[in-house]
Amino acid sequence: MFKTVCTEEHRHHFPKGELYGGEMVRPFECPERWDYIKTALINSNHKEFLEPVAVEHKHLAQIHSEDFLDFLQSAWQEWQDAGFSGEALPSVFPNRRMQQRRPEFIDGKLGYYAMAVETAMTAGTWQAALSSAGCAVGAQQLVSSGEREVFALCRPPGHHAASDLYGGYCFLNNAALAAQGFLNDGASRVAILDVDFHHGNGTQDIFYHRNDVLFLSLHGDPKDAFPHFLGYQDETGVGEGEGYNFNYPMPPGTGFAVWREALSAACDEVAKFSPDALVISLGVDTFENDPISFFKLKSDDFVTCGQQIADLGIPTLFVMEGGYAVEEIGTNTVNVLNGFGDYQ
Ligand code: Q9C
Ligand code: ZN
Repeated sequence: MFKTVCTEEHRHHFPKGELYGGEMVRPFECPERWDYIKTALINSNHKEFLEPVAVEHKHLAQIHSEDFLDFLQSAWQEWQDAGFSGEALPSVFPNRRMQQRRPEFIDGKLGYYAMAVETAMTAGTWQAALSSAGCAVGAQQLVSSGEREVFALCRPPGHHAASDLYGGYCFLNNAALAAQGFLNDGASRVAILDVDFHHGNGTQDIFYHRNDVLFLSLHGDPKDAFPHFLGYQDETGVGEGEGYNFNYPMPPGTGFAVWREALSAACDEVAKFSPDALVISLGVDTFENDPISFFKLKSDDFVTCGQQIADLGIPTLFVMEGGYAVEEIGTNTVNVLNGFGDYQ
């Protein structure tokens, strides 16, 4: 049975709007995602649920900049103080040939820290993001104490958040905080394998210069898919981190046969690295019916995916990322866990 770390606090983050296709729509990243996953866990007999831990500020500051953490905590208050009545969205950006200087006014700050505009902040966003990080770190601590496998049912997700960037539904990088937690608790090397449909730009960026955390990502080719400006195959790391970053971009329509080859190649690199712990950034937006993605995985394929990860034989933390086919998200997520644990 999988232990799951999760909390009702995720409900504090539920913006009414997402900017999509030139319209404000109901956000794809919504609280029911969590409900469907929790129900599927119970129905599949994974019934042990644990509360998150409080992540220490110094741990957050190992991954995120102090000014970014200050910004996330005060953004909603500053947005209200400015007299705006809608949800907090950025509208102007430090683009090419402009100053990369942090402005004072909240409109400027939002653009300074945003990597995309779909993600609104509301009154409870910071509380939810912090509790989501606490799920990942709490689950990491269980694995560090000897559990073979734990699931962090994080919401909001984290892999698009960099040290000082939010967006793509992400605020704090849950997987990165967990990887750093493993190192803090005595691991020498940690691998993060990101199987979400989207490139884990935030996680890549955080560890790009480091050789103690191997990062690998399978995703829609950035020339066709969000986040569009990172995730190419030739991004291999820099300095000490050279050779510790692997991207596997794939084209529209990619099905399980091709995706699985990339997973095998990534798993070979993980095995070569021989980490003390493995973090899976688990998005199931690779599913054929996902409304915003273009891979064609079927529900049964997720079982095989879990089995292939289990074959590595490394203590593993699964951290929830994306997946927007809400009614199937529970089945698809639990299929990965069941494949991993041979709990079918
Ligand atoms: N046309 C995660 O899965 N919008 N974030 C994409 C597609 C942003 C996804 C628009 C998607 C963010 C954690
Ligand atoms: Zn995604």
